[in-house]
Amino acid sequence: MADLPELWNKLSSTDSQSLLKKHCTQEVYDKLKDKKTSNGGTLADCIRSGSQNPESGVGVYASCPEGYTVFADLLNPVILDYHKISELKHPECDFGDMANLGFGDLDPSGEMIVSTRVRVGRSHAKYGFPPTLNKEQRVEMQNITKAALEGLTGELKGTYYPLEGMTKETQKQLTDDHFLFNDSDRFLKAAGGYDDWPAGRGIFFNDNKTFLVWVNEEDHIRIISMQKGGDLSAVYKRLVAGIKELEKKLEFARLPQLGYLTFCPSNLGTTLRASVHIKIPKVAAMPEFKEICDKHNLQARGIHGEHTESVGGVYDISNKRRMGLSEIEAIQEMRRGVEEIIKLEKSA
Ligand code: ADP
Ligand code: DAR
Repeated sequence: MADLPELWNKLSSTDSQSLLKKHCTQEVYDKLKDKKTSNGGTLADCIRSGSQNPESGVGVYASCPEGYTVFADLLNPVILDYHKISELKHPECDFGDMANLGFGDLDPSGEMIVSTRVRVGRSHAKYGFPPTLNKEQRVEMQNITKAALEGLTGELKGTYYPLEGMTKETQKQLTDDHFLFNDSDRFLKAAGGYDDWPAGRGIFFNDNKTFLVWVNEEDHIRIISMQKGGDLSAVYKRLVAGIKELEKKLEFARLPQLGYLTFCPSNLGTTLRASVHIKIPKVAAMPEFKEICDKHNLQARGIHGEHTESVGGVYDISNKRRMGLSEIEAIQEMRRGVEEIIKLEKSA
């Protein structure tokens, strides 16, 4: 709690467009400042990143799963605002009918979509989030996840590579190839996401790197399916198969009203982000590019991850909403938005 007054003074005195700034009013601050979760989570743990980084978009993280209850007076309005929902309600998990998805390859000609990726986040039911974790717990979670991954077969079969002992060259190559995460996100760093780095961190992937699992990056687990080109159907089906195999062995944190729990409230619910790296130099140059994305509930990112720049007119376009809709609804929302952007680029 020591640094909370400093964090509050900094947040109060700096201009920011973050959801933290918008919703952490004096009244909310006064109500929550002395609260603590059974994991030792504090309001400072929740607001540290956004207070220290005024340029944050969201700015707030949950100290631990219980933080979504203890600090609900701050987190709930942030959740409703980010996911554009009017009540804290999330549907049962519904991946849709794999035999009848209603979409396939979004760019059969291969002219525009460089690659397609769909990911979800999962949290082990009995562990905290970065600010309330210690090194032993991070390593315990790594071992639990690794054991589950080693049981995967067929196309999903692969190998787990701990970051501890991985050469810098290998890390750089995997990161440059968009497969691996690094410790360069200043927002996540401020939130405690890299504490004890690189202990407990690692990556699993199958032989052709189309099915990957990140361990203890921002979330306890990120389950990822990706491949070159625009075949969203193949990528999604592989992801769902991987999720279903892993949920046979692991217990994931989930609340009826919030869906699957994640460190950042922007990832709650389905936790699903479906993205294409797509060449859209004309649409991206339009003054109304942001408006087009907002209209379709899309988010544009650079190609090396959040808070990075596009390169050569290639953007990471993905669904923005993850909660208050089902998995199949989220991926259909992305699919419709990407199809609209492709139409606009071709007609520009
Ligand atoms: P997330 O929150 O889904 O992990 P980030 O924006 O942090 O997404 O990106 C994580 C990594 O995934 C980055 O290296 C990024 O380049 C890569 N990535 C995201 N979408 C795609 C895609 N469609 N094709 C290839 N790589 C991608
Ligand atoms: N960087 C923080 C988090 C935004 C959502 N992205 C996550 N969780 N990776 C921000 O407030 O901008």
